[in-house]
Amino acid sequence: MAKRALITGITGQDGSYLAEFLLGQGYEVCGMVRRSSTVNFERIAHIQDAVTLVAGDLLDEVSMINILRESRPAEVYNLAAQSFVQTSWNQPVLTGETTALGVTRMLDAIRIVDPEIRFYQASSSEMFGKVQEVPQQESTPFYPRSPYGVAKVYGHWITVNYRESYDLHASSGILFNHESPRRGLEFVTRKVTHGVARIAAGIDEKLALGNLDAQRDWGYAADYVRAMWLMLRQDRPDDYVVATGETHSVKELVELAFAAAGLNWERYVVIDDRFLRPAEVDLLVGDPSKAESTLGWERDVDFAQLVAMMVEADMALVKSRLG
Ligand code: NAP
Ligand code: G4F
Repeated sequence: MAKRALITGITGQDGSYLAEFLLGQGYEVCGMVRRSSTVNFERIAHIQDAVTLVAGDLLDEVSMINILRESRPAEVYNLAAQSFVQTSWNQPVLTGETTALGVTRMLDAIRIVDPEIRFYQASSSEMFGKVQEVPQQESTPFYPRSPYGVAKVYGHWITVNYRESYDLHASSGILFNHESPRRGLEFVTRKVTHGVARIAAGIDEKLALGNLDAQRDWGYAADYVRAMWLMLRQDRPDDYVVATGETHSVKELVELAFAAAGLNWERYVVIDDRFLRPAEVDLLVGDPSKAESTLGWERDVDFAQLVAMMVEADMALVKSRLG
């Protein structure tokens, strides 16, 4: 019989890649989607007939208990969250309810319905925030710099706590930034590659950005979802850093993306204070050696390939909308 997995956040970037990957592994895939007045299944439109969508919300524990009772998954991947750092200063309580307490609600639902379920928690390099060592690894102390980062620290530790308190197979993937042509338009990589495509098409004249000096360890989302699955293949649950081990500044991203379209970024980029953050995470670079040695995980796509892929996809998208 096919193994069944439940993905929360299936309509998001990672959820869509994970669903594709698990279908390829022969899984039956259930995706939890929250009610909205308009359908937003764009990222999973191509696999919608192959997955089962079930209604629920991380804010509502009963909905998750019912989903687990009805779907009986062997694995739960908790990818749903309020995931945009900037928004977390404007909506700190909602971010806490979803990104922090939502994890407890799901863990509790698992404990109540079927403690044999294997659980993956989408933790984040934002937990390292004001970094205490370089590169960051599993043992690096956390120092979050945003309500989002604080919420993720809670989600991480409640996962560890339920593992230790109730012997759940609950693992936490501390994933560094990962991007793709399906990345939300508000995140800097996609904002830049989509902006480049609009400028190249003559639609926009300028691209307004915030801090160009911030450095991130950027990888490809489709590579990173494999690591999530590998974590649940291990006999023992654990925490793993998933990263490329390289860091690049926003300025490097901008230079590369504009150059890919044959443009000089300095003619188009303007700095707008609205995109600066009350507290910044200046430098992230992860050490993925534990994931590589224990899980046998490795990435296929590097930073330059990622930026080229995203610019190409956005050029095609913008062109198709014009035509
Ligand atoms: P994303 O594209 O923003 O997707 C977030 C998903 O969460 C969407 O499907 C969204 O549904 C869902 N969601 C939000 N609030 C919900 C709620 N109350 N109940 C149920 N679903 C809800 O995020 P992503 O980039 O795929 O990231 C996936 C996870 O990994 C997130 O937890 C994120 O914080 C974490 N993470 C991401 C990165 C990264 O670089 N991408 C790095 C580390 C960790 P709607 O479509 O209805 O909005
Ligand atoms: O693309 P970002 O918004 O991603 P950020 O804040 O690093 O968070 C992402 O990665 C985390 C993993 O570390 C995830 F947990 C989280 O869910 C999310 O996926 O910003 C990246 C950097 C920041 O330093 C920001 O200040 O880019 C800088 N930046 C400069 N100008 C900008 C802009 N960011 C955005 N979004 N928009 C700008 O105009």
